[in-house]
Amino acid sequence: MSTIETIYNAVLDGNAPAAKAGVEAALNEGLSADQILKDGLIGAMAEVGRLFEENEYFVPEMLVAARAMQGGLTLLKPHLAEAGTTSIGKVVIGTVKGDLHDIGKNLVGMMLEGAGFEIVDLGTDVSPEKFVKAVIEHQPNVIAMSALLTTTMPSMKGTIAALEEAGVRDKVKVMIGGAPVTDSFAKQIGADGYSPDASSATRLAKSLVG
Ligand code: B1M
Repeated sequence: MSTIETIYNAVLDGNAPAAKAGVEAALNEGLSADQILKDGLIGAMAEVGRLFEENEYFVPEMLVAARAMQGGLTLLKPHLAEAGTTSIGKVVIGTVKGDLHDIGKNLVGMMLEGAGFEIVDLGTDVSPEKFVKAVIEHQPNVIAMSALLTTTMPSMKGTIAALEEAGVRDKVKVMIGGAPVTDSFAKQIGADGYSPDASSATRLAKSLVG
């Protein structure tokens, strides 16, 4: 079995120590962080989602798989992007209200940090009011919202409306992403940009700060 398969199976089994050991072994073998991430960790989570849809996995299995993935991701963090020396902008990031999925959001945050952005991570289940408060307090260049549920996507629109109501919409760029989010949804709700994955999120954030 290849090291990538070991990582993939460890995430599927929700075995965090094995996932971490697999990532360590893969890095020692000289495999790229990108390959470990895409083929090992993200590949396994896509399969977890499929098994959930097929009623073969349930929430507890998704949860332990997520923990195993997070464990592996932490070890990959320093390898995902070269750390910038000076801040190129500040990003307030969070998963929107009602949504507890944070792996994609964490990955986007790590890549942005690696690209030189200062990150203020508000966590998950972030209400529009909390985003507005953070914009006033931290004065970021960008707010980055993540949603993994079709039912929580409307909160992105709610946050933009709350920014307008507080009179700070023109002070900050808004970017959005997450599996059910699309470019046309971004346009529809008046966001400044959408990106489908963590590496394009970095490019988008850079273009938004000019
Ligand atoms: Co949930 N879950 N989940 N889940 N879960 C999904 C999302 C689902 C698609 C599974 C399925 O049915 N196939 C489904 C959503 C259906 C829908 O709405 N269309 C679902 C469901 C239904 C639920 C519950 C409702 C289940 C229940 O309770 N009955 C529940 C909701 C809880 C809540 O949030 N209120 C729930 C709970 C959970 C767990 C807590 C158990 C766990 C999350 C743990 C955690 O995050 N700490 C979990 C997991 C793990 C998943 C799956 C299996 C994996 C998600 C993941 O981490 N992927 C997921 C199935 C799937 O996605 N195939 C599923 C890996 C991650 C790297 O990818 O997050 O897509 P992703 O991020 C990508 C891009 O989307 C993008 O970049 C990332 C890297 O490339 N991206 C951005 C993300 N945010 C971005 C922001 C940006 C730019 C790009 O700019 C700001």
